[in-house]
Amino acid sequence: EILNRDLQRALDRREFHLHYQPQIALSDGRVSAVEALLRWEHPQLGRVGPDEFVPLAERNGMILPIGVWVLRTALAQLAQWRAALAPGLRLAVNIAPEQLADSHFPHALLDALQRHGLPPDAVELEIVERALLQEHRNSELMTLKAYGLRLAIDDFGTGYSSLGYLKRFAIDAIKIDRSFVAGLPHDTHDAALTRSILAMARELDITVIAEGVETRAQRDFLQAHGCGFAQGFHFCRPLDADGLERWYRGGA
Ligand code: G
Ligand code: G
Ligand code: MN
Ligand code: NA
Repeated sequence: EILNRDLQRALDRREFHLHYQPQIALSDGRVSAVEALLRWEHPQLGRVGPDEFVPLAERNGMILPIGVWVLRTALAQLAQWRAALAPGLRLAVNIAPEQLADSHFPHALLDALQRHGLPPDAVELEIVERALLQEHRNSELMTLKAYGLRLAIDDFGTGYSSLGYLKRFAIDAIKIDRSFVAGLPHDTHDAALTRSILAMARELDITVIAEGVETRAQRDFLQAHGCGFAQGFHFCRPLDADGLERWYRGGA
């Protein structure tokens, strides 16, 4: 069982790590961005996945300092990669709803961008739908959007969809949830949903990233229906920074 206390100590004891998973442009196969994914190496339990500890960290408030650590670490890594590996590379980073309610969050983010000389549009904030439906979180998001940060809706279609927010926040990208990608190309329901999302996004000039792409057939379906970007085991698993760099040099 994971204890609040363990989570509080984990930051000080440097038990958190980031993995990175590339997002691929389907038109030419180039790496457009990497998504930072949090990992915890627990001293007794071994590797604990974010699905297990992020909800706890959201309840006990630890998600705020952990989120700042994620931003600082990932932006430092991005700056290094843009200098040495891929000048136009972007970073996608998961932001919990609680972070958006924190008035210090925009400052911490803009500060980290400035420290590394990164332009705001080098970073795409991945937020889930429920984070957009709570009024008190809106002003921080509007502030960041005004500075030029990109906003993506994560797990699109699985939350409390309210298409009004696509316009209200001038959303840049939506990520088709991997539960819809899983049934492609044969499941008629998943195929219809995916085509509909792609058609809507095209009309609204919103970028689409498909997640959880595991097969060539899924990739071909997505490409044939105009999906711009994809992410998943078919291209690359989440890797630590060294692994991602080796993969990039070898495969890009
Ligand atoms: O990659 P993985 O299966 O471990 O991710 C599981 C879930 O944890 C995903 O929904 C992802 O959005 C979330 N997650 C991963 N990294 C972070 C992070 O740094 N912050 C937050 N808030 N959530 C994260
Ligand atoms: O919710 P979010 O999109 O942030 O979740 C990312 C999660 O998806 C991570 O846990 C990551 O490890 C996982 N993931 C990445 N690629 C694939 C894939 O191709 N298949 C499956 N099943 N999971 C994937
Ligand atoms: Mn995500
Ligand atoms: Na997702």
